[in-house]
Amino acid sequence: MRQSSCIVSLTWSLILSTASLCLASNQREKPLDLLHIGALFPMSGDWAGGIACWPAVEMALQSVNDHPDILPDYRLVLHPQDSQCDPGLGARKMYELLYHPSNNSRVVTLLTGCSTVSTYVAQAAHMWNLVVLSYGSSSPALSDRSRFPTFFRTHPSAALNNPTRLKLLQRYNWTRVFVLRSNEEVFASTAKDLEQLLRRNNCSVMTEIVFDAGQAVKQLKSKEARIIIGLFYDPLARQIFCQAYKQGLFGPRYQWLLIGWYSDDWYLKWPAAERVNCTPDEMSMAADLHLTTESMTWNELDQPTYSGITARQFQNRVLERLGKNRSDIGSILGFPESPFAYDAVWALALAMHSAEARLKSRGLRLLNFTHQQPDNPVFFELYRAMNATNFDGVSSRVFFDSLGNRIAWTQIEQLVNGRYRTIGRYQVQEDKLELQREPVWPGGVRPRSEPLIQPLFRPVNAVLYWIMSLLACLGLLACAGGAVFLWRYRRHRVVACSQPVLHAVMLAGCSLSLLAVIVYGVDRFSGGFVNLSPGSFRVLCHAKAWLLSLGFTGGYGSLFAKTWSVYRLATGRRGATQLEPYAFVAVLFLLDAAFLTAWQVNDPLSMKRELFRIERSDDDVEYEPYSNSCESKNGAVWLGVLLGWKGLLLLFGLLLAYETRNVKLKQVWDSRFAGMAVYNTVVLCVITAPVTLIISAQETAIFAFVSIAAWLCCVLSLGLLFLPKVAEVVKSQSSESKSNGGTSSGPDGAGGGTQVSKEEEERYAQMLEENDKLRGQISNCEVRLRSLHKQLADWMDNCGASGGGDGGAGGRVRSESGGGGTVGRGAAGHRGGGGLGIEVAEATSGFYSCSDVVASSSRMLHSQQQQRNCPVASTDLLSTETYL
Ligand code: ABU
Repeated sequence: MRQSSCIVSLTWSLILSTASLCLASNQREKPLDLLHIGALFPMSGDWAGGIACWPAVEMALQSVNDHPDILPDYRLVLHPQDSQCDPGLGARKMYELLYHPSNNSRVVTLLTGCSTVSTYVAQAAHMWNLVVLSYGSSSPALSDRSRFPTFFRTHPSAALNNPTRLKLLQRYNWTRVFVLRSNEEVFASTAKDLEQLLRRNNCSVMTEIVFDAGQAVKQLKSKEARIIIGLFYDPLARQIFCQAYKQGLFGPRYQWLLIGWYSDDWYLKWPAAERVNCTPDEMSMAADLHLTTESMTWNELDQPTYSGITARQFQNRVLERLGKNRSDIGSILGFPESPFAYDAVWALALAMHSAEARLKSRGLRLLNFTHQQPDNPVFFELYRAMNATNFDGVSSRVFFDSLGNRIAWTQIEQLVNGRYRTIGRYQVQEDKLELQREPVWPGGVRPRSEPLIQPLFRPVNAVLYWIMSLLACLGLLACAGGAVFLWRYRRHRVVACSQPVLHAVMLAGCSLSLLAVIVYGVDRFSGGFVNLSPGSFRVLCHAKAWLLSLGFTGGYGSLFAKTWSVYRLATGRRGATQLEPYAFVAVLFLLDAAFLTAWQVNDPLSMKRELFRIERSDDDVEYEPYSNSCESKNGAVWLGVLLGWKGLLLLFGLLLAYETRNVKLKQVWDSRFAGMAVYNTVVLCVITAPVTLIISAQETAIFAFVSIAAWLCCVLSLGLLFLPKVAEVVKSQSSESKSNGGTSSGPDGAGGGTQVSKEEEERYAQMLEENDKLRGQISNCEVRLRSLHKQLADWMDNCGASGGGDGGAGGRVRSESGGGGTVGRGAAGHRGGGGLGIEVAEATSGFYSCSDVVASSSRMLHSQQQQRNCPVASTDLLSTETYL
C-alpha cells in the first residue's frame, strides 16, 4: 500500500514539476519579474482534492499572467508540491519550498488544501512573513487569528454548515441528535461548534468519536440514536456505512446527515487498499436517503465573472483538462472545490496587484519582500490587501470576514436512488431557507429523533377498587347498625357504663374514614373513566384530606379519649370530670379543622400528573404510564406536621393502653376492648404510613395499603367495642327471659323478663338524671351557704359578739363534693356548746338533700340572733328558706 502511494506521489511530483518548468519556460519569452507562489496539493490521502484543484489553479494562473492589467510587470510562478493530505509531509514540503538548495526563488505566499496540512502550515507561516491562502480547508479551528494570524481561505469553514444543520433539525423537530466524528481537528472543531449551537437551541446532542467503526455503530445503536450527523472523511464514511448496514442502523427510523463534499459515488467505489467488507449494493442500501450539507461552490449566475469566464465555462475547461465528461463530475475528487482553487489564485493576484500599487507610492515593490524582516512592508501591504478582497468569482462573490473566512450559502442535498438531488439552500446571515422540495423519508415516514412517548393513564386496579368500595359500604352499614344499637340500648348497663357518646364519635370517625376509601379511589381513577376537571379534582383532593384526617380523629381520637379517662380514673386523679374525654375529642377536632383550613387557604392542593417508568415500547411508540394525584407547593411540610401530630397521638395512645391494660372499671365497662382497638390502630398505621411513602410509584399497591388499613382499623375497632356489648345485651336478655320461666320468645325479647329488665334500665336512667339534678342543687346550696356564712360572720362582727361561754358563733361550714357527686348526711353535727358547725362530707352511698343542711343552718342562725337581740336579716333568711 505504501509502495503504491509512493508511486502515485512520484508521478504527481513529476507532473507538477513538469508543469512548473513549463510555466518557467513561458517566463523566458516574457522578461518580467517573477513572483513565486508555493502550493501544496493533496493528490492522495483522506481528501485527494488536489486532483481537480490543480488544473483549476493552473487555469487561473494562466489567465492572470495573460491579463494585461493585472500585475503587468510580473509573472506569477507556482511551485506545486503533493502533501498527500498528510500534515507531516505538508510541513516538510513547506520547508523544502523555503530552504531547499535547488530552490533559490523567494516564495511570497502559500496556497494550501486539506485542513490537517493547512493547520500545520498556517501556524508556522507567519514566522516567514507568509500569507497563507487555502482553497480546500474547512476546519473551523482555522478561524483563530491568534493561532493562524496570516491565514485566509476561499473554502468556507465547515462551521458554516452547522446553522444549516440546526435549521433542518428544527424544521423536522429533531431534538435529540448524535454526532459521530473522527478524531481530526477539522471534525473535532466542527463538532464542538455544532454542540454549542445545538445546546443553545435546546437540542440534546451526544458525540461519539470513532476509533473503530464497528464499535462506534454499536454504541449508537445501544443509545438508540436515530438522527446521526457524521463528520469524517470518506474512507471512514465507507467503514461506518458498511457497519451501519451490518448492524441495521439504516432505513426507517434513521436519518443520517453527512458532509456534502464527498464524490457522488463515494459509497460505491473505493481503493483496493481499503478493507470494506460490504458489497456496493449493501453500501447503497445503507447510504440511501442520507442528507448532506455543504457550502455552495458555484456562482449560479450565468454571467462572466471577474476573470472573464462564467462558472459553466470554468467547469467545462476543468473537465477538458482532466479529460473527463460532465457525467463524471460526481466522481472527480476535488471537483466541488475547484472553483475555490481558481478564485484563490485570482484573490492572490488581485491582492498583490493592489499591494504593488500602494508599495509603489512609497518607492517600494513586491520584490522587496523578505522572509526575515519582522515588519516587512510588502508582507504588511499584502496582508492588508487580502483583507480587502472583494470580487465576483466562479464560486460566487469572494470576500473574507475578520478571521479570514469565506462567507457563502449552504446547500442541502439528498441521495435518492443513487443520485444526489438538491433539497434547498440556506444563508445564515439572512437566516434564509429556500427549499425546493421535501426530502424523501426512509419507509415513507419522517423519522423521529426519539420514540413517540404516549401517556398511558394508569388507574388503580378496578377490581380492587370495587371490592374495597363494597367493603367500605359494608363498613358504613355496620356504623349505622352501631348507631342504632347505641340508641336502642342507651339505658342498658353495658352501654350506659361505657361512655356511649365517645362510641357515637367513633362511629362518625369510622364513617368518614370509610367514605375516604371510596373518594381515594375516585381521584386515582380521574383521567380514566372518571374524567374530572382540574377544579373538581382540587375539591376532591381537599375532601380526601378532610375525610381522612377527621376520620382518624373521630375514630382513633375517641379510643384515645376513652383510654385517657380510664387512666385518669385508675390513677385516682382528682379533678377529672365526666366531660373531660368529650372536651378532649372536641379539642382534637378543632385542632384538625384549624390545621386543614390553614393548609387549604395557604397552600391549596391541586392536580399533579405523576409519571412512571416507561414500561412498554413497540415500534416507534413508547408508553409512559401516569396517574393523577394531589399536590401542593409545600405539601411535604404540611403532611409531615399532620403525620407527626397524629403519630404522637398514636404513641401516647399506645402508652396509655399499655398502662391501663389490667384496669377494670365499673364506669368504663369496655376499657380493655378500647385498649385492644388502640393497639390495632397503632400497628396498622405504623405499617401503612411508611410503606405508602416507599411505594409511591405503585398506584394500586398504595390504594390497597391505605384502603385496607383504614377499613381494618374501623372494622376491628367497631368489632372490639360493639360485639362484646351486643353479646352482653343478648346474654342478659336471654338470662332474664330464662329467669322469667322462659316466657320470652320474640326476637327482641318481648315477654315478662324483658319488661322487668326495661324497668330496671329506666330506673337506672332516672337515677342518673336525678343524680345530675341533685349535683346541680348541691352546688347552688354551697354558694348559698357561703353567702349565709358570710352574712352571719358580718352580723356577729357588727353585734360585737365574740364567742361567749356557749362557744360563740365561730362555726365553720366545710363542704366537699366528690367525683361521684353523692352527698352524705352522716357526718353533720354541732361543735362546742351551741356553736354553729355543719359538715357536708363526701358520701359513698345514698342521696343527700342540701335543703336540709341550709334550712338547719338558717334556723340556728335565727335562734342565735334572737338570743342576742340582734336585728335579723330576715329577707335573706326567709328567701333562703323559701328557695330551699
Ligand atoms: N471540502 C474539502 C475540505 C477538506 C478539508 O477540510 O480537509
